[in-house]
Amino acid sequence: MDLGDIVYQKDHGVAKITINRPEVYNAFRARTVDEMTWAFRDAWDDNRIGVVVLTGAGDKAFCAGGDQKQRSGEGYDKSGGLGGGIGLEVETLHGVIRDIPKPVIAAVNGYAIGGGNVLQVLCDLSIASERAKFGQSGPKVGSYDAGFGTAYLSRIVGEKKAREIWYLCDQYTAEEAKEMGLVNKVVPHEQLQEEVDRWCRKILEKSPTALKMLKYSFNADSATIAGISQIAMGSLAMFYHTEEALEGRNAFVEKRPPDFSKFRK
Ligand code: S0N
Repeated sequence: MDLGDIVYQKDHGVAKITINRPEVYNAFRARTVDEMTWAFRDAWDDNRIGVVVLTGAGDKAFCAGGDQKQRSGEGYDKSGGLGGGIGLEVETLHGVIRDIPKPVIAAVNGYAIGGGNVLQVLCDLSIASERAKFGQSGPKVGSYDAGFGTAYLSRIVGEKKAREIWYLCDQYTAEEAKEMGLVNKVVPHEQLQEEVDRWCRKILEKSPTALKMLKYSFNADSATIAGISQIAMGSLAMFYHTEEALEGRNAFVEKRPPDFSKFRK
């Protein structure tokens, strides 16, 4: 595949996927999602690879979610395909992160916001730079990811905290994220890569079959969430056509606060 939105590297058993759109804080568009999915499948298929690392280019952001500048009343920028209504095949991407029979580590180097936070939530393990910031912003920009983004998040941080994260759209520091169980470890920014390498080496020493079966068993317990995701993405496709959803998207692009007051009915 011709890669433009990500950098994909393989080295000593580790596949590293770097979202490479730093000018938009590594927000993803349809092409970015397709390239990430392709890379995860390649790593899945390559017997030399035992662990996958997902990170973002630059030192500002891991990923700021869906690219709002590529979003319209028709959804994101891909028509047709498995993305169906919303124009982004995020469900497919979420599926490969969960299903690849190898541990996936998120190296959270900066903002993990919206769909970007959902990506790090879905990774098996997350190591964060002390500069990282976490949060959901869907209700601010007229959007939501109400499958793994809500139900699975609740399993990780608890129902009350998950509701707070989505309803308030606040941002949380790396230390706060660690406290609520959203990430495994926080390290000084310059030590992020070194720490991730250390965790990769430890994983690579372990039995791949044992790791695979453990991952499948963890997944089995939350497998029904995929159904919630399908319903949520289906409804999101319809929601994106509304004035209310567009108010959120337009406010972000126009750099003004959204006014949702007239939609409270
Ligand atoms: C990350 C934030 C907090 C950083 O703020 P800061 O430091 O003030 O920088 P900015 O000036 O705002 O940003 C720097 C440049 O990057 C651009 N940019 C940032 N994020 C995006 C983005 N998501 N799309 C497009 N461009 C982005 C800025 O525009 C700016 O560029 P210039 O200077 O040229 O204008 C802050 O940037 C922020 O809040 N970003 C938006 C985050 C966001 O709302 N993401 C989408 C969130 N959506 C959801 O939570 C809902 C649903 C969901 O998860 C989902 C489900 C399915 C499919 C897609 C999504 C999805 O994520 O949308």
